[in-house]
Amino acid sequence: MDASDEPKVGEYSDAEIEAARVLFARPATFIMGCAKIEQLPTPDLPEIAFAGRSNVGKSSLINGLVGMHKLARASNEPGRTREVNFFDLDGRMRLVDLPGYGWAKASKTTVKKFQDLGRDYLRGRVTLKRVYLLIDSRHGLKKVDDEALDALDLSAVSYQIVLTKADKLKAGEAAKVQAATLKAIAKRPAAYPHVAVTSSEKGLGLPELRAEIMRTTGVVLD
Ligand SMILES: Nc1nc2c(ncn2[C@@H]2O[C@H](COP(=O)(O)OP(=O)(O)OP(=O)(O)O)[C@@H](O)[C@H]2O)c(=O)[nH]1
Ligand SMILES: [Mg+2]
Repeated sequence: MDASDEPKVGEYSDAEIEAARVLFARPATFIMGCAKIEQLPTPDLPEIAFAGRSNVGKSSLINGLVGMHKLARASNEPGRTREVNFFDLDGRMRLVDLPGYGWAKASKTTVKKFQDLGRDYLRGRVTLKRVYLLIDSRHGLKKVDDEALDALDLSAVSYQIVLTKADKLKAGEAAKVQAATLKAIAKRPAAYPHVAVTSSEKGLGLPELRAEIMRTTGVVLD
């Protein structure tokens, strides 16, 4: 293989997009929600986790990726996901929905409990291939997001930023936020140097994100 055959960051061949479409159309099921770190499933499959502020669209993105409306519970009420929820995709990988951070209205002890759980999961999971850190494309990176990125850099977990709800932006604005976000994370050691732009509602960016997840996990079709 010469250098021109190497996969390029943020670019996917038609074959990769098609293979990812087929994989994500296969059965996806809810495995379990864990409220305690001792309850996590045996780490025997590659995992991809979705993190970010409450209400940013983590559960909706999982639903969008697998093409099911109600696999993960999404809602307009911040703090919907309070456990670490595991979903199986075709017995080949797991998608992990994390509780959101930055949710001001909950009691401090409640927030701390489920955020500690998310952090413990992120730190210690040997099968975790990448974290997708979701950012609302209308708001960009906030202070709480920077804190989350600091924590990920410290624990040396590979992560990629995904901008969500791009359907709410005017044409051309998404590219600007994408460029600004990429610049802001340029010096972060564990950040993957590509920012994905998505809309779970419109399906925007989902074929590419599926292909990226397939590359990252190393899952192949048989
Ligand atoms: N317009 C638009 N709305 C979206 C999109 N994705 C999610 N939403 C809405 O945003 C709200 C929050 O979505 P969730 O997927 O529940 O967010 P979450 O990050 O899982 O939230 P928590 O579980 O509370 O941390 C819901 O009302 C969704 O319908 C999108 O791509 N476009
Ligand atoms: Mg959720």
